[in-house]
Amino acid sequence: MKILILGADGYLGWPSCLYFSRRDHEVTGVDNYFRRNAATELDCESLIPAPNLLQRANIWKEVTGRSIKVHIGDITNYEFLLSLFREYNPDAVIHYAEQPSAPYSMMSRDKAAFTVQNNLISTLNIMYAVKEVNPECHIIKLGTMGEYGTPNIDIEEGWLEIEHNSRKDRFLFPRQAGSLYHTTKVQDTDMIWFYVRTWGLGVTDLMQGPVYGLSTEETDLDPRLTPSFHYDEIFGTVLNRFIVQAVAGYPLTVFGKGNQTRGFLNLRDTMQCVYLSASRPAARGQLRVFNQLTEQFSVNQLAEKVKIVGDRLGYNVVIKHINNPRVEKEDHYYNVKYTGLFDLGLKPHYLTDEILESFFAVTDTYKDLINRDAFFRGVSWK
Ligand code: USQ
Repeated sequence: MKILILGADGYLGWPSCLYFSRRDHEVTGVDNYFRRNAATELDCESLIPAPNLLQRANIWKEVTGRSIKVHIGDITNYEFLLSLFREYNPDAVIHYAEQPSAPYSMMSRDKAAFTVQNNLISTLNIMYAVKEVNPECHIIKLGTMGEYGTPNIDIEEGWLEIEHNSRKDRFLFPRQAGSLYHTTKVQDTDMIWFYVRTWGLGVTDLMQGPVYGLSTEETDLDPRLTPSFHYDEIFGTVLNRFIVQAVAGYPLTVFGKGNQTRGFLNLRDTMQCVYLSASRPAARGQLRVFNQLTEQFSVNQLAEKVKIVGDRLGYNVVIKHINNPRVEKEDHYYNVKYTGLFDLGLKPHYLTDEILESFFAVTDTYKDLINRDAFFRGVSWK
């Protein structure tokens, strides 16, 4: 398969390049280094300094003999994106190239505007490029579980059948996002669904929960292949932050009551989910939605797990509840359906004590690089 990976320098994008390349697919990775530059601007660099994308591709070649083509550029520039589609005519495109941080989108008007512009125009451009060059190209779009919010009913896998005045129809499951970033994902979904209905494109929308972990089988081949890994308040996800906080002897920052519940998955399982989706594409005219998670936890449950394993390893972990800088429900019902990817063959890596222990062990090797100032910036939703 010829595969175009947009956002190839990121936490998910880079390991995805390796995952597909190792399975004999022709991979082209594209990135504009937004996250690298934003992390420098905000002084919240990745824990592990990552070589740039061109250097990483060279390291991959040196380690495995396999090639990954790399382009540095901005896909909100339509001419640039179109030239890539014309050059490679991919069978599938994976769209990770969005501003991915909820706190970043809430920092200022300018960062909010950037998030809207980047996320919506990049998605729009992909729709147009696929239609113009090859409408058979399967679009795999990273959505987010945060599109659904925390409704007081079960969360179905993308769609909901509604009976109203004794008539029935099937609609996208109601969305009510909790940040501007998550709202742009809702808008993406609406736009994609419009073009699927109108142009008959084939799209898989992956509604992913927060991801944790810092390695995959491929990145384990050489430490220089490790993905970017953020633990700061802007770009770090909750469990990654808790592990680094525990290693640094910094109290785990539980926001508010900590009963907020989300669906989580291991970085290794994101690779499987994306690969399974690409291997069994959506049909033309289909918007296929998968809820991409393997387990549900509350923030308190995650903090407890990190404390139990961390204490056993001698870290003396302290849990601290701090005023929640976000506007979100802290006590709510949460029950998500997520069978689609399991039906395709997903073999989950659940959050066991062994997984946590190995996560602690790798993180500890980078202990001296932890920037404690990055843990809390107090980005407020209000
Ligand atoms: N939280 C804490 N303490 C922290 C950080 C987070 O209690 O130090 C809480 C948050 O308040 C929230 C939950 O943990 O209730 C998850 O927060 P998060 O920062 O791990 O995740 P979020 O901001 O929702 O975004 C992340 C990714 C985003 C992805 C999303 C999936 O950055 O790209 O779309 O996870 S989901 O959360 O399901 O929408």
